[in-house]
Amino acid sequence: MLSRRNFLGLSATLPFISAGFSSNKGSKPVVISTWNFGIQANESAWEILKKGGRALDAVEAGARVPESDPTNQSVGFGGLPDRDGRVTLDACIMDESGNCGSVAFLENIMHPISVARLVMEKTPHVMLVGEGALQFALANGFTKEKLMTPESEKAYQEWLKKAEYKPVPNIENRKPGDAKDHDTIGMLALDANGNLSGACTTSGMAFKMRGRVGDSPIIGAGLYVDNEIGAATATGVGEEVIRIVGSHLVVELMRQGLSPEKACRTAVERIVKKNATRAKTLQVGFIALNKNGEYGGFCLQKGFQYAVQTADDKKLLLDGKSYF
Ligand code: SD4
Repeated sequence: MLSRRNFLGLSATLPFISAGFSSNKGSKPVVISTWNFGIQANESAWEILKKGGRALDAVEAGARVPESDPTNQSVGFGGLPDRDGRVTLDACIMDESGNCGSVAFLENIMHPISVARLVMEKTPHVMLVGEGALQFALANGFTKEKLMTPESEKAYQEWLKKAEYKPVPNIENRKPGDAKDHDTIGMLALDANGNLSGACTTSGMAFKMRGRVGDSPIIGAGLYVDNEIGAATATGVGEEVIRIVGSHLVVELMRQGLSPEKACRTAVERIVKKNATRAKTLQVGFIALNKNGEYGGFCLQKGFQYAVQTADDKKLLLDGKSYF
C-alpha cells in the first residue's frame, strides 16, 4: 500500500490536483472524501462504483483504507490514543433507505466502519458503544488487535511531557512523522443507480479525555444521507459540529435549494455565528454531494482538502474557500 509519506510526495506531482472548491456539473457515479488520504480511499470505492456496485459497499470499502493504514494517525490502526493511552474509535454509516449504524468508544477493532454496518444490518439499534460494541464485534467474527503503533506510542509519550490538550487547526498538514491530533475520513458516494450512501470513521481528537466521543459516529452530526436530496459529512473539532448538528443541517439546506458548496458554507457560518472567538482557533470542514452528483465543500480555516473521483476526473481540491 502507498504510505502516507509516499503519497504526499506523489501528490505534489499529480496532474489532477486542482485549486478551488468548485462544484461540478454533476455526474454519476461519483465519490468524494475528506483530506488528501481520500484519494486512495476513493480508489477503493471506485472499484465498486465503476462496476455498477452499490454506494453503501463503496463507502465501506473506501473507509477501510485509512482504517488499516498505520501511517494515518487519526483513523483506525495507528490512531493517536486518548490521554490514558488507549486508542478509541468512532464510526458510522448510512444507506439510501435511511438505515444507519454506528459505533463509538470502540477499542481494539481495526475496522469500526464494518462493525457500524453490522449494527445497521443485524440489530434493531442504531448505535453501540464501548464494551457492548466490542462484544458485538467479537461475536460477529472480528478479532481483537493492538491498534497502537510504535509511532503513536512515541507521540503519546511526547504528549505526556506537557499533557496539554489543544486542538491545532489543519494539524494534518504537518510534515509526515509529526504527531497529528485530528483528521477523519468522511466519504459520500452516488452510485450508477442514483443511490447515495455515506461513511465516517475516526480515532477522534488525539489525547482526548477518556470516554470522549465526537461528531463522527453521531448520525446527523458527522454524517447524514437523504436519498431524495443529498449527503454530507464533517471533519474537524466534533464538538462544534455536534452543536449545530452539522451534516443534517447541510442536507436540509440543500433541500431548500442551496448548492452543496453554499450549504456547507452556511453551516460553517452558523458555527462562527455561535462563537466567533472559538471558531477562529479551530478547524471544521464539511463536504456535500447532491442527488445530481454535484459536490462542494467549505471550511473554517484554509488548509482543508477533499478528494473527488468520477469516471473522468480524479482530483484533490486544495486551499479552497474558507471562512477565515
Ligand atoms: C472528532 N470530527 O472526533 C472528529 C475528528 C476529526 O479532523 O474529524 N478531525 O471530533
